[in-house]
Amino acid sequence: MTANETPEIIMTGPLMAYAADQLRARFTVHELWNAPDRAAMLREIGGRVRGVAGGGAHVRIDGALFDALPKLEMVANFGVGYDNVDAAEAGRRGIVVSNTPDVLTDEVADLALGLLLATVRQLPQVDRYLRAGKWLEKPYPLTTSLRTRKVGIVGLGRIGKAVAHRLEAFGLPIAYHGRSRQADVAYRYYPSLVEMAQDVDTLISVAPGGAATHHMINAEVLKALGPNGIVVNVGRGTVIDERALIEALEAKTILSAGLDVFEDEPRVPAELIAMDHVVLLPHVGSASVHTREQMGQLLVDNLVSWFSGKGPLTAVPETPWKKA
Ligand code: NAP
Ligand code: 8YV
Repeated sequence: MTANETPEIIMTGPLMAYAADQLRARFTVHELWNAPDRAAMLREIGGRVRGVAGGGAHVRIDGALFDALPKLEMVANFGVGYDNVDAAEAGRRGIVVSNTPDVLTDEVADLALGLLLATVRQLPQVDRYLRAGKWLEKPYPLTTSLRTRKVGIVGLGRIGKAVAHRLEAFGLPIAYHGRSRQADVAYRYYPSLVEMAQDVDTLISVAPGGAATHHMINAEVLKALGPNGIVVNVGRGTVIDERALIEALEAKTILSAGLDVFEDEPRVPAELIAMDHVVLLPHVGSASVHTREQMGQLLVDNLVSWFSGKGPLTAVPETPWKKA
């Protein structure tokens, strides 16, 4: 990249300064989400744009955007999950998509265990109890326990395995559901999610979003989980049928839920907010300075590598990269 060949890219949503400043130093950056008239911005600069730095739900990165960017070569997504990007369509058009795997795995797995413990032992509720001065009146009621639980992981990928590793240290039996059995793990595999839900009492979902997983955890699965059932979701909100979950929680046909992700973020259903027997987090799985900087760096490194002619570092499977 020489000064007079500086590639032009767009940012579809705000990125932390750590990453945005590096992008501005290396590329001509257009802030699409900040434009008063996005269509006008795309008409003006779209023909020159070769890269997209994407993230969050601000602008969906799909065929409509690709139409406006005829010279687009690469989309670098901020996040390992890329259900905000139509990667299959990108692949058809020869556009490479990268994501940010591995650098956030341990952080999200830590959060999943924290959320599980918070849900089982009611930690936010206990904290609220003390602050309200109720301990002066009587001790907090006894809670359910992690000790007797059997856990089923939905989506035993990078993060799912890191969650399982932590659960092993907690001494809990582990099963998993995914599209296929994994040869390198000893946990029990269930091809049927309903059958796994029947045999466990705790579901932890770390599955990606998108059409293939939409509402996988539905009323039938929740019924199978039963009245002692706890659902933890750190994957994507769309994996759970949120209406069915609310109904199950209201009817107490499951015990509780710990949710870091929701179907229509940042909007969370009023019914969930009103419930005292759930723990709700605003999608903070990877949200530490340390890990977000690592994600930002990987996004920057992907774009720099691409525009230096070295290909992407972490291309998604829909757009595999083979050097010509
Ligand atoms: P990964 O390594 O690709 O793992 C995803 C797992 O999901 C795979 O084991 C896959 O197993 C399973 N899966 C995929 N499609 C499925 C389907 N249709 N039915 C059942 N299982 C399916 O990804 P990762 O790095 O672990 O990340 C997982 C997800 O976590 C991301 O996609 C993202 O949505 C979410 N995430 C959330 C946060 C947060 O802040 N809460 C942070 C990071 C990531 P099979 O191939 O065997 O089906
Ligand atoms: C981010 C995530 O919060 O990596 C993912 O898939 O969900 C989180 O790490 C998100 O991508 C930021 O928009």
